Amino acid sequence: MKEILILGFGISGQAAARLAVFNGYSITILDERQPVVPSEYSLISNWTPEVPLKKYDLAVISPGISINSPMAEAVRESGTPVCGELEFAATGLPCKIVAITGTNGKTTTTELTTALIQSTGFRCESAGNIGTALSDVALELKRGERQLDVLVVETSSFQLESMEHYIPHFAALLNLASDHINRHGSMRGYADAKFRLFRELARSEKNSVINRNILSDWLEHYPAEIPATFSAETNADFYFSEGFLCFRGQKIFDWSECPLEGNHNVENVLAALALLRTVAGDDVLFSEQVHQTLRSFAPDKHRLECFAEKNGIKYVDDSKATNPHSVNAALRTVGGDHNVILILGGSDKAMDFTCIANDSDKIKHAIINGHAGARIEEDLKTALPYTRFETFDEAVTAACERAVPGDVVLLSPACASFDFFNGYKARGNRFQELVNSYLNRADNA
Ligand code: UMA
Ligand code: ADP
Repeated sequence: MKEILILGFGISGQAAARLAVFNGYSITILDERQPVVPSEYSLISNWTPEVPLKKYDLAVISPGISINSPMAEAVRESGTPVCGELEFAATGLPCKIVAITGTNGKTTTTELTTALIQSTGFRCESAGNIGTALSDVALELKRGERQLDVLVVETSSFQLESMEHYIPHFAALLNLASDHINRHGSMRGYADAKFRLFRELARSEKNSVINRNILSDWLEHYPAEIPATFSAETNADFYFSEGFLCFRGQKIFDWSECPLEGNHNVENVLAALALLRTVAGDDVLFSEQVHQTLRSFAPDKHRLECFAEKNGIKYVDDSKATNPHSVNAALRTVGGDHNVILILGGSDKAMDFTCIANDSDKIKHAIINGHAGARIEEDLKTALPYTRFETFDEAVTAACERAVPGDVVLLSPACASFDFFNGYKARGNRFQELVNSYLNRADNA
């Protein structure tokens, strides 16, 4: 029997193990957390980097584990070939794959692209970084439990880092800005991971979509056929003009009819339309079912969610903004003239926060908190008025106390949430809870 080693037994690793059983492998798990595993699996207990691993037929690495980690290094030293979970799952899939990556907008664009492709009659679902491991969908497809024409795969730099042979049929790169530098070592290392998506098939105009600005800034490093481009600001194949989303001189859709807000979302929608075209051709862009999908697309929670408005003050939860680039998008969407009380901070990913100062004309006061607080302060102290607190709860209360009519209290933290929370949803929920109880107390005072 072939033997497979699964590195990491979270969502991806568990799904990869199930798929590997179907593919006829015996399973061994290696995970620092020592999880409980099904009795038919082997678990390597108390492994340390000094303990050599035996050679397996294949090792599948979960995205949360770096290919430069001691664990991955030990696997390579054993002579075992290593493959990422996405690549393992994508091999031999009986449907087309659309891969979407970028620093921001992946989830929004993945959901919208899926809805648009569905609206044109294809059987289409989404998977990947968005939450459902690709291996789980692959298993259902291989067992014949479901049929799909297209899978839209939200793809992170963590997943791309380990890609060797995975080439999606269609691919999009939405944008590129400072994020996950602690994992990839430098901005160049992070960009290189993203560009791994654009190889061979995925590099031609028919199959790939890229933000025009990235093409100008980065693509000279990656000579290839020019992909289809999109931009909300400059000339591109898909662009924004006089309030309309357009494609090569033709109006597609009146933006005011779309529930999404902000230039960043214009770009997400243009990218989704460009991907739709790669899958279904030009004509569908102008069809009623596509327009209806754009009219009814609801943004997800914790992404510029205005959840309260009282006494002329707006309260906006953008907890999903986990890097500085998404904070710029937030400020440009909800900010006015120096009216934003901006709550910043969380766990550190060694990012460069200085770009937040590009929108200092929107910021009245920054409330900095959390583990990345000192680095944020260092990057922004000469550019913004700010106050620094240790805890999230203190920061939110201080922001509420400072706001006056006309202001926006914005949680757009520029950081991951793992200093105080187990994810961005828990952080957003806590923010809403603290604001609502502050407003209730004010009512009863
Ligand atoms: N583990 C180790 N050593 C490590 C790291 C992790 O042993 O150094 C073990 C942990 O003990 C745990 C398991 O690995 O048991 C977790 O594996 P994982 O971190 O790869 O996480 P999964 O649960 O498999 O979830 C992954 C993605 N997680 C990461 O990339 C960190 C999920 O993206 C994704 O939804 C899921 O696969 C399904 O495809 C989450 C994410 O935070 C949402 N992504 C990052 C982001 O969006 O910024 C990239
Ligand atoms: P991702 O899956 O890449 O994290 P989301 O769609 O979940 O992307 O959005 C994450 C955050 O980034 C939110 O705060 C959102 O407002 C912001 N955002 C979404 N799209 C863009 C974009 N194209 N450019 C900059 N920020 C964006």
